[in-house]
Amino acid sequence: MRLSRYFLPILKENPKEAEIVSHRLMLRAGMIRQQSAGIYAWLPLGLRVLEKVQKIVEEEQKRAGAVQLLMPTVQSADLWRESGRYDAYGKEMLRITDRHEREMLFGPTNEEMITDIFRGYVRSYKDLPLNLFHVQWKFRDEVRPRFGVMRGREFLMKDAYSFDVDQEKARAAYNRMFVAYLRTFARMGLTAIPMKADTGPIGGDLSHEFIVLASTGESEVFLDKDILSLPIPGEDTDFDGDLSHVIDAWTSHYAATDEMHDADAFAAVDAGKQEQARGIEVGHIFYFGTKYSEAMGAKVATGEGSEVPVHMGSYGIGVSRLLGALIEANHDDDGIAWPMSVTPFHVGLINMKPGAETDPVCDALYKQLEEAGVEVLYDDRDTRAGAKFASMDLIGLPYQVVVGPRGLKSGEVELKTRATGEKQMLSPEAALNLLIEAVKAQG
Ligand code: P5A
Repeated sequence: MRLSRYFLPILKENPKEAEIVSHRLMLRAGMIRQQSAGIYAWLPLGLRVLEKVQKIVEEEQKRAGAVQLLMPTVQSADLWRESGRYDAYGKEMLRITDRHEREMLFGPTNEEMITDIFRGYVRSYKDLPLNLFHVQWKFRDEVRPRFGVMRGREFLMKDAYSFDVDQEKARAAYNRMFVAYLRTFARMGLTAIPMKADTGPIGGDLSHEFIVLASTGESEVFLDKDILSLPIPGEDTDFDGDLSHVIDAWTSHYAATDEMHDADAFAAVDAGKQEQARGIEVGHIFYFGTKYSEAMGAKVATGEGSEVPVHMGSYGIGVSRLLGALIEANHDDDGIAWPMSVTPFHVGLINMKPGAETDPVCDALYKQLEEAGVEVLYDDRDTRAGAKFASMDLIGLPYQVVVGPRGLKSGEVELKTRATGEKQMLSPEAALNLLIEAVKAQG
């Protein structure tokens, strides 16, 4: 993409409303624009990251056996009356009336709708296990939307729903999502720790939140530091097999949010390994058994000929919130430093002197990189070098290639690694190969 033809509205000033670094950097880097409190337009650069995060989430859901569909954002109030949550949900629900005076709502979550879909088609235990997921916008009329995409009113969520014939099988479904979540966040370069959690308005008695440690996080958490060095399950994980050993390994170390904190159990952790910290909830999984299936009549025939309400769980990931968490974990004083897996472009190519001898080298590099599948943001604008460097550092692409007349005299371009600041002078061919390898290594 040529920057001269792109839409990258960078802000020079620090926006006053932004209290935390990720919010400030998303606004400054031209990723989002607030349209109402807690409601954002996704500008081109922000959308690219959102889509990459979404893709990783989808791939890992599918790897774990979940099947993707897409449900609407607007739902009927009647469905929610069936579960009893229409009144219980309170002011967080955005209620809408259509032209026929029918009561509708903008979905804050989809347990009712998915249960309705399930009961419309599935009759037998033979069709189970089943896990259906989608990635869709949600609306929650939060009292205090804040920190940009971290606590929005409109936000993008991945929500999956599992259906099983009994509690034991439902537990296995829960374990599959648990492992999928460990993999999902690790692929983004994030350490997300599963912690015992409260179930709130979703209900049920088994629940974990996945928390990324960050000083700006809204949750207070307590953990045994040993949990930070546990291995992440590999790509070859057998999701048809028994995964309980993985869950046992993670849950045998103390880790809980303040709502579930047990001071005595925490005190039993080695003093040197106790950590009290803050964190961002990027995912939350629930097993709630027959809470919705019983209320809504979602039943299946068992092998023995009887009919039972299906056992369910639901599994959420804050897709848009993850961008905030990713920036909290990957930035410095100059701006963002994206990990390769989610970066909006792999490389920023800076032409120091458009209209001069740097043009053919830049044009050739741009073309060759793009052809090799390397995503390039090519700064071909005729502006001050200092401003170009500052913008590139701000938007945080992992690599920068600087092509200037001085370097070209000795046939070299500069390659800078954003995260470390390391710079090297290389031939354009060497830079090209290095970048192609770096993208390949990412997969
Ligand atoms: C699980 C999936 C649920 O809604 N029903 C379907 C269950 N869980 S949850 O914990 O309430 O939300 C899931 C994840 O969504 C993110 N999230 C938010 N992100 C941005 N702004 C918000 N206001 C917001 N509320 C929830 C979180 O990452 C949460 O873990």
